[in-house]
Amino acid sequence: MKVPFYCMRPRVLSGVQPSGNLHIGNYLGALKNWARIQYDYESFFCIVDLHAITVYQDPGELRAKIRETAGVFIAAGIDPKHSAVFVQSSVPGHVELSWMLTCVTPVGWLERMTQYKDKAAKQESVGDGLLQYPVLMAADILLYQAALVPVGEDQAQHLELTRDIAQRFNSLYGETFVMPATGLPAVGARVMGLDDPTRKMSKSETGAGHAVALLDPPAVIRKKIMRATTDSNPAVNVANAGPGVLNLLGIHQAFTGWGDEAMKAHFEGMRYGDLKKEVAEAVATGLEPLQRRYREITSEPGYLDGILRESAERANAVANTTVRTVKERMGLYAAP
Ligand code: ATP
Ligand code: LTN
Repeated sequence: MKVPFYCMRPRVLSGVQPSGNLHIGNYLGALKNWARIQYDYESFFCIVDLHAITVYQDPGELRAKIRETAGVFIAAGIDPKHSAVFVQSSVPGHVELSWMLTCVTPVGWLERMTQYKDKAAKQESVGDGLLQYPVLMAADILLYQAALVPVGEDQAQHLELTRDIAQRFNSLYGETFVMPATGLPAVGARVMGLDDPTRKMSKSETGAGHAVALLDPPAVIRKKIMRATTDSNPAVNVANAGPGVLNLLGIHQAFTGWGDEAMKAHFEGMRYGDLKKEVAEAVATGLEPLQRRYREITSEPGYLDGILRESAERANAVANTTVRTVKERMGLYAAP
């Protein structure tokens, strides 16, 4: 029996690039929220390998990181019995829809994207994929008619662009796409680098003290946090704290869930060495269940592959329906 539209749950979709070690920014900005909201939606969580290759990836490392990322999603609390956990390149509809959306997207919109400008500035020769990156992201989202896209703050501009592309398509070809809302977390939407708190913590930064990886052993977590950049004051003064101290307090708050008042009462006047010890403890303790679950998942032969295969089937079923509708709307040949 066909389920009436009003009985269907709205969809959520989000993604992470398998471009390095997932870090606490990815967890607090994205994964933790996904796990929290997944049951309120029909949920799709994607390992966006096609996005990762917009900058060169060693093929062997990429292959390993795709599996590792899938394992971390599940270890972070994504329930694969309920939510689809799949690899972008195993659903051809992402690339198909991406091309169709490219054809309604002005180049000027893409050249204005700050992530493009930042990444392009670091390359000698800029691949076209880097410019097209947000169109592929729009396709990821619109393919599933997602109502909500939970991401960190750095992706808010890409979400605005997604809505612009959807609106433009809808006005040219008739109402087709659901407008996706941006879901930012209340705390942890922008975790900064431990070595340089003026820059966002990022997977592709290779400095040893930059990020706490989700699979870092507790001793490494402690060492990285104890070395984090603070400022020239000796102790916490919440009203006048520099970006390094604010970042540490933010990380603590996101892991513990303490309110603003409790944070201030506890940390005001505390020496930086003690603050760092407490933050390190909160992070190491907070990640312990994730790390344990990751070890369990990866020691079960065939478990991850089974999930990726089944989830790709579910994702393909939804994706094919959208691609077919879009083809019809645009007048492309859709085989009867
Ligand atoms: P890369 O350096 O390869 O671009 P990244 O670390 O920025 O990677 P992404 O794969 O681009 O990570 O992002 C995955 C999710 O994590 C997105 O929702 C993004 O907004 C979120 N995210 C990434 N970095 C942070 C951060 N420092 N703080 C909060 N959220 C973040
Ligand atoms: N561009 C995103 C990753 C991403 C994504 C998506 C996020 C690709 N497709 C769809 C949400 C929805 C990033 O975090 N850099």
